[in-house]
Amino acid sequence: MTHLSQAQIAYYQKNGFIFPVGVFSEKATAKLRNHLEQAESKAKPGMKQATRKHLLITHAWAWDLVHDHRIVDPISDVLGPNVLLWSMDWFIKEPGPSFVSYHQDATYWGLYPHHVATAWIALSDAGPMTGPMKFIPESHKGPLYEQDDTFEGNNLLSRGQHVKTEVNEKDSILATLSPGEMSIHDVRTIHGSGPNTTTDRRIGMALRYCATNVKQTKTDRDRAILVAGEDHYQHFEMIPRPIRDMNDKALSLAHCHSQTRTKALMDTD
Ligand SMILES: O=C(O)CCC(=O)C(=O)O
Repeated sequence: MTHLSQAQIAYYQKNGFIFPVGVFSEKATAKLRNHLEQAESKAKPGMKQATRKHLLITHAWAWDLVHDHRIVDPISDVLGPNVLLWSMDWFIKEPGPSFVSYHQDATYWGLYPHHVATAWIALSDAGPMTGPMKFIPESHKGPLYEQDDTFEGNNLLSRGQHVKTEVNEKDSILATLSPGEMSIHDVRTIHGSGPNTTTDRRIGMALRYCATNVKQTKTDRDRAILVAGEDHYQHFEMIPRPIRDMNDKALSLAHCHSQTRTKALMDTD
């Protein structure tokens, strides 16, 4: 059974997030982590982040993964039957002081309407000491706040975005996950995370999904992958499955895609 229960769907709608949702076995999770770390080890100096970001364009395993029904079924439960994958982001917190400030994704992605949700999948332990995500319940029903760009050194967000409202830490829910489990959060939910005080890296694969009626408002040219149902709107250009890992065509598409996104959105993190 890969779908959410009615109670889980109701919890998500009320609170703006749900966890834990079991997705992968220990073995399957270890295999995925290995895929990622192999790609990282082959990346040219200074290119690790870009390599990770483009895996779904350059590597068939990543393109296939975003279609996996164990992820897509629960996502369809909250977004409806016609679903696109918009982005694959990685939140890798090495042991140390890195953190993620409280923010709302909807503020800067340009996607509208906000029928958008993130499947955040733990490829390592995301227990209480690793700096798991923290969600503010029901914040998805409130306003979309302006954000301050702080450019703090240890902030994993590209511009150190902080939501411009008082967030009471006591209201936050710590979304601890075991390897292979995921949380799902709404694009308007306020969330962040603290430092990783363990000795292993905390690896979060953040898959951003949206309903097919969603449009990119910041540029006419954006890309996605249809992962469920039908796309009657065709607001996005489709990313093809790479014929061979790291083939020239895929690499050139990854380069072009990166330029479009950077220009239109600055950075999506
Ligand atoms: O992994 C984290 O700690 C934060 C993730 C996040 O901000 C996101 O997935 O939108």
